[in-house]
Amino acid sequence: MASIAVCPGSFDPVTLGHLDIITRGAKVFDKVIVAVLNNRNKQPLFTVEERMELLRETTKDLKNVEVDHFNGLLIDYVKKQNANAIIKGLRAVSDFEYELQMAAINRKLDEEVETFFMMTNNKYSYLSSSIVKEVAKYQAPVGDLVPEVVEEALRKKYAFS
Ligand code: COD
Repeated sequence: MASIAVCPGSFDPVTLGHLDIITRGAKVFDKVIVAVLNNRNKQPLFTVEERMELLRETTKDLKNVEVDHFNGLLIDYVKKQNANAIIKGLRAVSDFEYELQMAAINRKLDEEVETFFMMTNNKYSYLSSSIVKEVAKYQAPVGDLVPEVVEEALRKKYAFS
């Protein structure tokens, strides 16, 4: 049986920290589906389509990675994709508490799906989409934090050059 993992997130926008997790995950699983949550309660900077496009562009060299989106419960999406694993990244102890709760509820909803945690690359342990947006909003450089296409997209959103 092929091992299929879903790597879920908001990816608003994708950062080098996300890409590190996706790239490492793609070496372990036969297929990785990067799934963008379409959360109508949140006010994202990028639309779901924009976030997916940036993910597609930045993962195009990873042949076993697909990009998709989902609504509702993650576990329902995982089952629909016939996936057997969820990949999550951990940066700090603060991530751990929340992720432990998520893994527990997902296991309760479906015991067959396993959650795999990957430790952040030290280089990116401080990195999040929120930090990137905060820095970009004030027009400071984000070239070390995100891929070039994302930097360009942020520049357009915040209208600076
Ligand atoms: N290094 C390593 N990992 C990182 C880094 C970094 N620098 N930055 C982010 N990550 C990891 C995160 O830990 C996460 O695993 C993933 O990358 C995505 O991060 P974000 O911030 O884009 O996405 P989140 O955390 O907002 O995504 C949350 C989910 C969409 C996964 C979650 O809300 C969800 O599953 N929602 C669906 C509803 C559901 O099923 N809820 C659970 C049952 S109630």
